[in-house]
Amino acid sequence: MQRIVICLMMILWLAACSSGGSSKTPMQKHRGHSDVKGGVYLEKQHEQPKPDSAPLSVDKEKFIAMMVKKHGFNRQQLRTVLEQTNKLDWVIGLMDKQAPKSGSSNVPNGAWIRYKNKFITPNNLPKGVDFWNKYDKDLQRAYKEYGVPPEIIVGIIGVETGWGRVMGKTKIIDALSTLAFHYPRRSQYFAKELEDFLIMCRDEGVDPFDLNGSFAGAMGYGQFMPSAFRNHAIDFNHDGHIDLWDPVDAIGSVANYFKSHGWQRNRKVAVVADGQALSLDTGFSTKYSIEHLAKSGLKPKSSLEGHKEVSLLRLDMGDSYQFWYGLPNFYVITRYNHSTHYAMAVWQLGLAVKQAR
Ligand SMILES: [Ca+2]
Repeated sequence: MQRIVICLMMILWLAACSSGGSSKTPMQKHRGHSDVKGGVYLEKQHEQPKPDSAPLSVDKEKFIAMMVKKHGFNRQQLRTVLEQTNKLDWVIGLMDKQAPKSGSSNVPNGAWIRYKNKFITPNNLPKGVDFWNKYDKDLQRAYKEYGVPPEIIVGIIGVETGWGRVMGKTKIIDALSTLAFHYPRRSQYFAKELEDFLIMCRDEGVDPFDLNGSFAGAMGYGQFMPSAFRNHAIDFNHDGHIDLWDPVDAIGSVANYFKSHGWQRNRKVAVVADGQALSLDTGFSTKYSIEHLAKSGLKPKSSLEGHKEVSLLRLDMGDSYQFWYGLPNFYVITRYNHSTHYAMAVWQLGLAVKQAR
């Protein structure tokens, strides 16, 4: 009898493990409320207006008026929401640190090596291999449907969150409202993100105070901003919801994002060059003819697949520079994050994981 009970418990435990894998995603925990009054679903403790709060700023009132007019939100509810958001000064500090710096010297100091070594490490690669093995079926399906190979998706999710290990602990609504209303340099951009975030919460029936992400409001495995969610995220596991904290939806959404930005199936990303061209401007948005680069002293180390124009990329290897021909697929990776280092790290991390499998 006891043995039967133990067997039964084992079966139940196995069933629990196989259905839904491990724990629920934050979306699964909080979404699905249909008793929405006026805009987003709010839990009891978020429903009440603060009695002693100061009037909202002009910017906030303007934002609220837009949400009322454009999306039919309830003015008072949205006031209640914005009254409860916190201004995060440390977020503004971090954004300032990330602001683009101008000028680059012609003396190599190993900037690329330092950047790359944050991601491509003997410790990190096995985690990428585990993720790839676990979701190989979905990665192959994404490749088939969108033309984006597994190594690119594995590279993105690896650089963004260490394959789901670090998805951010900042309340997204706090991050976005701080940047929309207290960071003039990019307030327009973040007000749009806040708009898209509130719509996502309304559509999914989730209290906006229940979702956490990066300090800039990026969400889930692939760190999609809310606008990317609205425009490119998909329900890749076909459960009727788009959930960026679900690895399968994230895989499909990254693939769809790349396809929408012009990813070309089975085409190269970049080709390393022989030679040096220190006098030329470099970066993913530069444009040179192959002849011009040849005259400047560069030769591709492998086929450029017929491309006549490329960007010129320069990696600082410490004691010298390495030049690359950037092809259209390289540019597509920079649509995820506008940085040559970022795109190169995504691609090379993906290839390193592929090799380690
Ligand atoms: Ca889904």
